[in-house]
Amino acid sequence: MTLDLFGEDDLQQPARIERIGAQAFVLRGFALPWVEAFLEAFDAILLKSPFRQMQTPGGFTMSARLSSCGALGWTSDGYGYRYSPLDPLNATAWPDMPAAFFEIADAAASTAGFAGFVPDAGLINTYSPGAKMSLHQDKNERRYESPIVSISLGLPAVFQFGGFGRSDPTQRISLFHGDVVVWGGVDRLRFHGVLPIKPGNHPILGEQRINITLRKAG
Ligand code: MD3
Ligand code: FE
Repeated sequence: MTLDLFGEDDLQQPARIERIGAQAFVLRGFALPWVEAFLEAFDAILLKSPFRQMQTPGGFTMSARLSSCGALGWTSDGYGYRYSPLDPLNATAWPDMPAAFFEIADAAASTAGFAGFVPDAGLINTYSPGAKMSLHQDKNERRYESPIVSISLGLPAVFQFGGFGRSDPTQRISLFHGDVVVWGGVDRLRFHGVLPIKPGNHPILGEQRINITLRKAG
């Protein structure tokens, strides 16, 4: 017999789906087919709405830098956290949500059991080595029915997945380039955060981690 080393089946990786909660999943490598499309989309988005550091209502500066696309973008200042239809840097609409974001949102949400997810807010965070995100809940969205889809690119991160109270125990989960996390339903309001990013140089993204979160905020 001859071994068909490069037959189509041999090019496929098995799906690597990890369940981290009743309705929360890590889809390992799920975003890899979209990475080139994302990089092109970032160029257009960041030209109109560049990364910026947000001030918290408590007077702190967030270490990750943020931009947004879609009908609503997330902003923060001395008055509070909110979604806004306008970018406060230029008082115009946020850049359009790229087609690749809608595609992966639908594909990843369906895989995790949430059919028909159409996001209206795409948040893009960039973390330099040392940057982190403290434990928090995502609760500025109008309703909590829709899931959130999160895409990790570039340097790895240790993600903290907690409970429903700030001091509940947390699981630590490493997230790598191309991983997608989807969470909704009973897990929608879990506390979560990102530990300080370790120094490193990713072959495509360089000295940074980028996280895209796709949400239905309005
Ligand atoms: C929440 N970003 O932008 S997303 C944020 O990786 C944010 O940059 C983080 O938190 C980041 O608001 C984390 C990944 C994530 C994964 C699972 C969760 C968030 C979750 C489960 C429950 C709640
Ligand atoms: Fe969050």
